[in-house]
Amino acid sequence: KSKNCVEAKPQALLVDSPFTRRDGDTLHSSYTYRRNALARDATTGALKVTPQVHDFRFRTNLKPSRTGVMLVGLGGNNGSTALGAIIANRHGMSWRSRDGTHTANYFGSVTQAATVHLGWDGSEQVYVPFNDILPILSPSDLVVDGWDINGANLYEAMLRSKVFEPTLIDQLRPHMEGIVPKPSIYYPDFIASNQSDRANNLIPGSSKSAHLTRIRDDIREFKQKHELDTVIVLWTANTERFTEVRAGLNMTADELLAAIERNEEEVSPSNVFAVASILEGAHYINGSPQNTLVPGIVQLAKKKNVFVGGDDFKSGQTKIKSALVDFLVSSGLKPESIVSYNHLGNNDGKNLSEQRQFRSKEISKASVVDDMVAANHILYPDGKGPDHCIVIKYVPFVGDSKRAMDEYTCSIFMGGKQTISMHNTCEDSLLASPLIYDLAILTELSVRIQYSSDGGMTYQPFHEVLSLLSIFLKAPVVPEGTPVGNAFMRQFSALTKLFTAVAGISSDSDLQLEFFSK
Ligand code: NAI
Ligand code: DG6
Repeated sequence: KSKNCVEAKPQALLVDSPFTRRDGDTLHSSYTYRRNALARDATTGALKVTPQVHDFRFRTNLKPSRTGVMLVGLGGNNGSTALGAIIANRHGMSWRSRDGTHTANYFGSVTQAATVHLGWDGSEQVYVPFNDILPILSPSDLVVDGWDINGANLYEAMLRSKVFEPTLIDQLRPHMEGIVPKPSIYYPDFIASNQSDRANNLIPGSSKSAHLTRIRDDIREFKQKHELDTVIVLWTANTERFTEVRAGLNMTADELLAAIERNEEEVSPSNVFAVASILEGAHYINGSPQNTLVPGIVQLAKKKNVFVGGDDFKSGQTKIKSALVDFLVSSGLKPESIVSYNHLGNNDGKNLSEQRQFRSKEISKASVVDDMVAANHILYPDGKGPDHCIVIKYVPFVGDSKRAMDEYTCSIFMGGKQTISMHNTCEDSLLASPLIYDLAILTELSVRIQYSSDGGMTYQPFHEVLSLLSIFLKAPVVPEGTPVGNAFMRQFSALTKLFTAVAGISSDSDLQLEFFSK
């Protein structure tokens, strides 16, 4: 076994198909993609639907690569929780709380804990674990490191975050105490002023190009030290305010590189991290709402053939919204107002208590129903969606245990109204950390897949803007001109259909035609 390959688990699915061929570590599959070509008749307005068939081929390296994840914000609640849970899982830790004994798991991770329906075997419905479809990494395989503007070690960070039970923290202590985040960059204008007392672990100097060099060195050293094939840099640091997007600053890769060189004020820390990452061939994912992925960064990613993904983990209130509104609209009910209030007491809540950082979050949370409104012109004939109000309050006492209260009011049959109220309490970081793993694991898988739309003559990787990550993100960044999808189950279906197609397995159409004659 090459030392840069992760030990693959025994193959769980044996695909017996004329559409797949295995050649060493490479799986070749072909897929018939059926879609409708659509056009409106200019005079009558009638919709002309022409079903079409396209031949796609996939070529997949079946050996997961040795992969490292560098978290920007490692010492935060998400960072310390994500790493602590990996260590707890690797060691099979169990711990007691007043509710009983708990064992480490990866619940909340689609790649580790979701199943995919493959069909009916004659006596029962068959669901297989998502991670049986194609060989993928486990979070436990990921090598994790990162940066933080605060120099607390990871044991202190876990204590500060108040996410894990003390009985688990005690077990993790020897594994976490020796880990100190790498010094980072702090430009006070981008995160809330109330964060200034955290900034005690900084790369010296104020030159943005020197910062870029240092972050690049960190990524290179990390890659070499751990003999990694794939590195993913993921922003889980504080929410920044939006940066300006304008010609001369960041519309092209060259503009952005020049702006860093001349120490332009408007270049944010997350811009510097994204550029450093891309220049080092590391994929970059934005787990926060700010507009890091400006056109210049996307262009740079294109030039360097690395993936970028974002924005903002879709972990709780917004995730439910992206399932519930789809359900309501698909039922023919018309959401007229959505009021989403939440309060939380962690450092994220503190940072969001300032207006410009709140605004970044408000924008990403607000966009999540757009595709569902656009999907139904019977309910929304003029395209105007429901009143949508988002409130976030900082209440230190509740810590990471976020409380989200939502009220959905719909117009229903014959002038009636239906009001649904919801109260959701959960540790925010326990919802977000599994998404960090999934984002990294599916980015790594995407590195190993190429597709052909010309019958196998030429193959290419997925687009640099990795839109298949959308299910994990509140405001998915997609390639220019591509529709954005937010509805949760459609996103799940898109993801699982893609990977079953790559594996050479027929996608579940949910038709169940085989039962028609019974
Ligand atoms: P946190 O405030 O506990 O952690 C952020 C960490 O980033 C802090 O330790 C801070 O010192 C560090 N930091 C700030 N600027 C930095 C920089 N320039 N370089 C390196 N480190 C820096 O926040 P938490 O709860 O971990 O959330 C992290 C981010 O994820 C926030 O932006 C939040 O909005 C976003 N997010 C969180 C979700 C959740 O469910 N927990 C869901 C969606 C997004
Ligand atoms: C307050 O809403 C804090 C935020 O960082 C959220 O906790 C986070 O964005 C998760 O959002 P949601 O809407 O998916 O629960």
